[in-house]
Amino acid sequence: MNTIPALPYDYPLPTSLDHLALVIIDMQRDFLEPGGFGEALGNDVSQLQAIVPQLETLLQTFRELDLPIIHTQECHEPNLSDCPNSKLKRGNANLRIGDRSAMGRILVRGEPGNAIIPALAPRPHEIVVHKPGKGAFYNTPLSSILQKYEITHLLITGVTTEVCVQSTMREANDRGYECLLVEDCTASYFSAFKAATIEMLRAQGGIIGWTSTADKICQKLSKALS
Ligand code: TIU
Repeated sequence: MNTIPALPYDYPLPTSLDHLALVIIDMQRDFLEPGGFGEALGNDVSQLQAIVPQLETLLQTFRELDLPIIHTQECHEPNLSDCPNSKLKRGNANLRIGDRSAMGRILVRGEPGNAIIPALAPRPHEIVVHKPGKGAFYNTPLSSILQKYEITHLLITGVTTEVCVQSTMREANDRGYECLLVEDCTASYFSAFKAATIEMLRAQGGIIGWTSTADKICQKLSKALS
């Protein structure tokens, strides 16, 4: 069987790589650049930039092999009708969801700060899922998209590791998807939370899934199709 070196053991690839998707969670200016939602919550946003080069390489490999790519964006409608009051109020921040920042209204669909960073901008045929929650399945078409394209295996990347990335991986695992978290393509504002998330997801024999790194994945995928 074709596998990717991973922990807690090698990750079995699907028989056809068309069933494997790269999922890039919320690589948005709102989380990675000053003035957005991440900074409004009191975080140092600069550390999230560190994963961009590896993620670009992984994205490029998927593009070269013409494999499925799914980007997500955490965002809300301009009238905030899809934002629960609890989320709106949480954080005690000076700037809240919907407020005007230097990058437009915070976490609102279509605003400059809500865009995916230019280095990872989706191409026209790539799937973009707008999500109002932390997990990418809640109140989104993601389940039907995965079923439509017969995707069974997900390589999960993006920010932040312990919030939207972990929520999405848990949601996907419960729905039967074989999930692998790409360790050097995910970042947190808190390094201890990233480390803990990696440990807990792959504990107990891969209770939620696997973890590996971009170089191991790219090497294997390039070979698998050569
Ligand atoms: N605050 C935080 O760490 N993350 C979020 O609010 N959203 C995502 O993780 N995308």
